[in-house]
Amino acid sequence: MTQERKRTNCHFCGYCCAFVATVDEGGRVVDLEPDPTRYPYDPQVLAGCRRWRMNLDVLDGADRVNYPLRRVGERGANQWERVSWDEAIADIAARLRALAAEHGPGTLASMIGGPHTSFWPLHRFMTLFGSPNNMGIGQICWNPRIWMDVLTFGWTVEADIRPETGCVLIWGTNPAESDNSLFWRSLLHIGKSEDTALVVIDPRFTRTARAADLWLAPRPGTDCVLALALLNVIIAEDLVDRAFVDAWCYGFDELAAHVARFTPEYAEGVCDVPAADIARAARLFAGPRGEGAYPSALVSGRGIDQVGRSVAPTHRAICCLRAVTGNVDRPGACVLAEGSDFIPEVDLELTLEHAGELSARCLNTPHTPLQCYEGYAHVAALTERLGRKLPARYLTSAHPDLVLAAMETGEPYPVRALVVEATNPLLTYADTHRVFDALMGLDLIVVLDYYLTSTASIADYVLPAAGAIERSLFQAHGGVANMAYGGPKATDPYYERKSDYEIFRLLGCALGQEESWPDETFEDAIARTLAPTGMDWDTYCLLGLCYVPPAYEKHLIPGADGAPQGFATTTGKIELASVALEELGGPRLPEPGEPRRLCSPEFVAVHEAQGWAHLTLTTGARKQPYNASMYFNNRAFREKAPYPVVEMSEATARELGIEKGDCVVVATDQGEARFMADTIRMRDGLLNADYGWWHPEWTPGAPAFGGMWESNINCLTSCSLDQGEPMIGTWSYNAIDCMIRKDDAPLSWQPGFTPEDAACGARRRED
Ligand SMILES: Nc1nc2c(c(=O)[nH]1)N[C@H]1C(S)=C(S)[C@@H](COP(=O)(O)OP(=O)(O)OC[C@H]3O[C@@H](n4cnc5c(=O)[nH]c(N)nc54)[C@H](O)[C@@H]3O)O[C@H]1N2
Ligand SMILES: Nc1nc2c(c(=O)[nH]1)N[C@H]1C(S)=C(S)[C@@H](COP(=O)(O)OP(=O)(O)OC[C@H]3O[C@@H](n4cnc5c(=O)[nH]c(N)nc54)[C@H](O)[C@@H]3O)O[C@H]1N2
Ligand code: SF4
Ligand SMILES: [Mo]
Repeated sequence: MTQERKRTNCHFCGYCCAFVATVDEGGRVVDLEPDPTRYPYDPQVLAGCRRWRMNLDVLDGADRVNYPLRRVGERGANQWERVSWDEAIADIAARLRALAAEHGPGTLASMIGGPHTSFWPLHRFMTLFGSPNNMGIGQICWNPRIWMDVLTFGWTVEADIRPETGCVLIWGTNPAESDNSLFWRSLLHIGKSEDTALVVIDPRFTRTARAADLWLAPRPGTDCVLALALLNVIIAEDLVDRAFVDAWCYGFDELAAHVARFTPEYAEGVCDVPAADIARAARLFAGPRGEGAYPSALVSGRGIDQVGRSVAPTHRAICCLRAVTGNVDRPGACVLAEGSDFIPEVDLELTLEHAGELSARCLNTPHTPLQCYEGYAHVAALTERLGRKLPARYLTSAHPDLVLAAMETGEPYPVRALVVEATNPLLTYADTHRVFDALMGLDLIVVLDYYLTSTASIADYVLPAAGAIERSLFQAHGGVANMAYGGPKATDPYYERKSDYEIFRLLGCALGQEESWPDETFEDAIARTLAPTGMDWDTYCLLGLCYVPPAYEKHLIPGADGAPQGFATTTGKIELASVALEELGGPRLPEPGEPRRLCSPEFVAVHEAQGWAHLTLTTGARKQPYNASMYFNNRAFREKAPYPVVEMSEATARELGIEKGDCVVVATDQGEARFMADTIRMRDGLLNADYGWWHPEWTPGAPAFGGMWESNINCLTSCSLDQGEPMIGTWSYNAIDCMIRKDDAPLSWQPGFTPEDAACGARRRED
């Protein structure tokens, strides 16, 4: 039998490692091995990766959805009929057309999740349909940093860790669990090196913290004060890069006056970090001036992206920290990325052509003046001065509080239909009870996924998405850098699955969008995207990479008038005081906000009287081998990590009368969830709960919906705008509060579970 060897990529995480697949005559993939000839390939990454070997099992897994399914029973009853693609697309299109005729095109909303697939086809479809109501992770993952970088520097910056880097500051990220990459390995190396100081800021003593020279464990949500205190020390001790600040920073005196009150002693009171440690971190990051001076790099993550009101000012303060120490667009510090030579996503999505219409229906206006079409246009006009096009999708994404309200109340107009692509919002969006009620009341839900997830189980249509190996990949990270990587599919989709691109093209064409979908296949669309770079599809497949590394110190490049082009901000300088933010109604300088409270005083009082304790909570700290709500269907993984865990320090456990292995209930006004207690080294008085926990082996539909009510931390969270960040609308998954008590009943899949405890599997909320 003849077999072919085909290039392809894994996509079980953002790395998209290069592989070679052996494909038999029938198009079945029979073997898969790493491809050392192509980007991205690294033997160490592969050696540390537990996931890639499951590719073949996933490709033909018994639990995959292989045909379009249409609901036949009550919503959520898990009764389906198999229908043809033609029938599914025609019916969905007809129902969408009718809903739009009745309520206007904004009646269709969408939800996406992490970067699991190319989302621009969904956005092109939504744009042409006329709806701006795209929910996603725009407010809580990565994008708050993108916004603040762009406002301060005119574009985004990436850490540039090199041998000359004197200090690496890791802030609210734990690549040991979230990344498993070369980056994590390089941090381990730096931790051991005498020449580079590693500082980690995290309330938990993570594996990353273990490698550090200095570990600061602030109260969650107080990082803005901490950053302002670092600035205070650097300015007070004159560790500022004067020449750089004088030439290239706007608003230094204002910033200096602003941070004067944030002394290390003041910050110690707020953050509960010793003042001496704050001063030491500041000195390490700034380094000496003159002889012995070195560049410093900084990497931040989810720990400070998901803290509600404080998120924008924290990132702004961090931008200022880089700037006053001269660590901007310099080797060993950070580098400003470039816009892409390939077609940027905003153009693929056709957003700008339709911005007026989308803006008029945008629910975010005026609630979040930055995160909306006007805010986007204001800032994009600045970046375009230096030819860089901001991605629009994440930076305009609709606030779930507002879209859910439009579903619930019909105001300002009824949202009655929803497309869910590559996300499992009943597990990963805030306030599961609210999301569930809102979705159950809709007229039409279409889910594109591999599996009958909890969310898919309440859909009208489940459309079978093709995964890695059976669809091509073009990973462009939102288009904020001149870099894309990936490669071809090794085989056509199994069964009747289709790529996300093809599904949106079919739907678009059924709704009169033919002219805007000239490329029949995703491969053609990628080739068109690459065309401006001069790279063709075959070369892309051969190399796996389309990349132009950015130069340093681009602000010095002469502009049209011969003078240095500067930064793409209102003043042409790095804005320590932000003019653009002020023009949009925001604060010029970073002003910390209060952490979010999810337990009302009444709720706390009633529960305390019943023996519950009131503590601070962070959620979702990344752990291998799971990813959000994914991979819980892998038996080997489940055996290795069988329980949803809530972590606390030993002292806190003692105080609560809880032992490692005990079952506990945690609750807020929104709802409750059950976990197994574990003790680790971390701040006292703090809990950290896993997220994403469900039971794919349970029945997907009612009443347990795949076991999603039992240990789902998002039953406790909330996206309500009132305590969100005012310019972007960021809500909180970290630095929140909850009530906790020990629970004598076992978790529902533990020995000793009895049918009387069956309430575990059903919905539980105190109304
Ligand atoms: N409490 C709490 N909530 C959080 C977080 C937290 O830390 N705490 N983190 C937040 C963050 S940062 C993120 S990014 C989100 C992540 O949230 P999600 O992205 O919703 O999380 P996943 O569980 O990974 O869901 C991905 C779904 O997409 C499907 N899928 C995978 N690949 C494809 C594909 O190519 N096509 C299609 N159609 N489907 C595919 C998978 O089967 C799975 O069901 O969660 C957020 N929610
Ligand atoms: N295994 C695995 N890997 C993943 C994912 C996954 O679900 N599983 N998800 C992917 C996604 S979508 C994302 S966005 C990335 C996220 O990747 P990271 O940004 O590295 O996220 P975490 O690993 O959760 O690390 C965040 C750290 O912040 C700390 N933290 C919590 N609250 C605060 C706070 O208030 N201040 C400070 N300073 N720290 C705080 C937590 O203790 C935690 O150690 O990971 C990606 N990789
Ligand atoms: S899971 Fe990630 S690191 Fe592992 S092989 Fe796949 S893409 Fe590479
Ligand atoms: Mo994320």
